Amino acid sequence: MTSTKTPLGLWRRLPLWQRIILGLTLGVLTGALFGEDASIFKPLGDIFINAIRMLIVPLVFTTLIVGITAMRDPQKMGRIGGKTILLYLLTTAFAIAIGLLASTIFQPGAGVHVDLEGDMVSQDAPSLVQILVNLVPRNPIDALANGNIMQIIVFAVGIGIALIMIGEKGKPVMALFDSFAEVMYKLTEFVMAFAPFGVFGLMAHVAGHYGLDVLIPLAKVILVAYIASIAHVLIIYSGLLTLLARLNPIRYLTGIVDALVVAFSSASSSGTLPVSMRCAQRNLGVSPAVSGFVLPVGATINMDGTAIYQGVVALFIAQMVGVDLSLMDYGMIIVTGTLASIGTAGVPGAGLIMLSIVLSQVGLPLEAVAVIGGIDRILDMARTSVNVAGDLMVTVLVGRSEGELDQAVYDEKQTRA
Ligand code: DAS
Repeated sequence: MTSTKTPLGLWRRLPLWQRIILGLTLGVLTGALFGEDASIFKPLGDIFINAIRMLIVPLVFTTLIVGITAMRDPQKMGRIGGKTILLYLLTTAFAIAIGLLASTIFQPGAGVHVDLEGDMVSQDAPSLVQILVNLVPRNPIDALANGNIMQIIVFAVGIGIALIMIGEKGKPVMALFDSFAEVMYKLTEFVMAFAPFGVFGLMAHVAGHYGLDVLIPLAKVILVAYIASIAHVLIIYSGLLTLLARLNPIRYLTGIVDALVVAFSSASSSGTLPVSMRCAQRNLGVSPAVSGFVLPVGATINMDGTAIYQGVVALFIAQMVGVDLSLMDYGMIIVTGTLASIGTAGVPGAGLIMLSIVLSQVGLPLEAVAVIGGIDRILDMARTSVNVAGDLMVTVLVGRSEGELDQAVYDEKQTRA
């Protein structure tokens, strides 16, 4: 038994979320002290990102099938799907409004003069029909091999419902997926033990790469984006949990710390998915059935942080180039920003690519995207954290409304190692 007096003993006694926060803090300090040299630790972060991405497909696929067959009621699945989509759209609309409001109040672009050069090509917004058609996998093995999460969800939901319908004959397959899901939970635990070191490596590289000389000229837009993001989580998410479900928001916030730190350091909400699922089930008490469906859908289409970012940055650019936006322009930003956030992939930098949709819709120069590009990783860390926090908040609300939330687990203080 390791004595608690030794560093290893002390380390082992720390709850995982405290070890991860320690890794993040030491990473930032190392980057600030050693600058670009701190990138020597980046491989630790790359290994960690690869390891959590390795988990995504088998974890989502098995958890979803097990979850649906455990529910035994296809109608309930339909209800959960409807509530999930509705809540995701509602929170995204709030998010972009908060982004616009923050930039209107704080005027981050006023007085900023940057010469725009280069020619940016606008992205095309994915049409709703295109999104729906692409949901059905032509080749499910291809969807699994390429990690096409929405197609994997459709395939897994189909298998789950078919297994319920065939009854006795489906039992061997259900048993196989049951034990496979347990294997994936244990594998997630192994990978999470490495999280503090992976987060350290990621943050040492980011803190070392983004020196103050890069950040100061655009410090105001960074500040506004972070203020809007924090406000969205503390006001909208905490408010919805309190008003709609009478749940203590503090338990939600402390229960999602692991996922928030991994999202912040990796800037990838799909990469954070295994951690989000572990937080939802172990810390917040949401059943695998609900978390196994709501989280993968959220990691794909629910990007509240990205919606906030589109609102903040679009106004920042309008102020920077001296363009007065009309009420119609604000409306266009809300619509295209919501669509752009739904179409944003859960990988680093995806939101910057989708920003060109919003800018082109209101006639702002696409070259301005290059101005933001230099600090985008700093903005991406915040927006990805909000994306993940939003997915987890809706998972708790849907779980609670369907009687799939274990209140005792939700109310328990986070002390697990
Ligand atoms: N980094 C993306 C994510 O993982 C968000 C974005 O780029 O807007 O959610």
